[in-house]
Amino acid sequence: MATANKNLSNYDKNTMPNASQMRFGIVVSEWNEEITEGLYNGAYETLVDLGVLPDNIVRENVPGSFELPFGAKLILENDKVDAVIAIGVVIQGETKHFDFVCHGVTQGIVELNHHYSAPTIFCVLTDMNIEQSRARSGGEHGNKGVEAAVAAVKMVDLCKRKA
Ligand code: DLZ
Repeated sequence: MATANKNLSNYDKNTMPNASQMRFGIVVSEWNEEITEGLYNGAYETLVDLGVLPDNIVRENVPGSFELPFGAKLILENDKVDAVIAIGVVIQGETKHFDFVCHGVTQGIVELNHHYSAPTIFCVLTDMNIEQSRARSGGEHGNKGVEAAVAAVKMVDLCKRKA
């Protein structure tokens, strides 16, 4: 069980792969920092809870979600990680910016996953308002950062079993 929001984002630690030899990158968007820091804390604490050494977690910030794929690419190419978690939040505004940023980050992460043998995990909230984002970054709907960390460990385990 994660130390962050443990009552809401459930995973069965006993059925999880041993992550003590795994190495992760986390790329964090600075846009809507209140939300992305909550997601980061959930992801980081979950990785550590699953046995990842703090020294084996590399964090880099990027200005906004649109830059997440490029930030992830830099980590994949320079930091010898087994997976990257991309953390951001895009909140619906009055213009079409929301659609373009959502499309750009989603398609960018799809392309990374086609190109690199280490997976990039999608931890980008796409919400109508800040309340929905708060609810999913440590609030009443749990913490999607926890879920992203669980997905990352499972995907690295799959990669290692198929290597
Ligand atoms: C410009 C912009 C807007 C309007 N909204 C968001 C958002 O809700 N979430 C987010 O992560 N980033 C937003 N950005 C910034 C873009 O992601 C990007 O950083 C800039 O367009 C510069 O490329």
